[in-house]
Amino acid sequence: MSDWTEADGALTRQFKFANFSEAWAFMSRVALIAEAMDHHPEWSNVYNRVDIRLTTHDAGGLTDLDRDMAKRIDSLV
Ligand code: H2B
Repeated sequence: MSDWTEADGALTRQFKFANFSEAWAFMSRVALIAEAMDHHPEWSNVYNRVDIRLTTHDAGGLTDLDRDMAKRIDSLV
């Protein structure tokens, strides 16, 4: 989990890609994971950068769902 920063009840990580197309492809794959898990990231995208914040809204903070999702996202890159 070292590539993620834990603060304020959330995990955050910034991803950088070669271009927008690569970033979007990554986001598409994360979206499939999110739907499969019924757990969804807070995120933003600017060109080749994707900022992700993981927290469990239903619990009001960080849970194992977020840690699991972080691992699955890491496996994509
Ligand atoms: N995603 C995240 N990050 N936190 C949640 O609490 C959450 C979610 N709840 N995705 C899910 C959807 C819930 O709203 C649905 C009804 O299962």
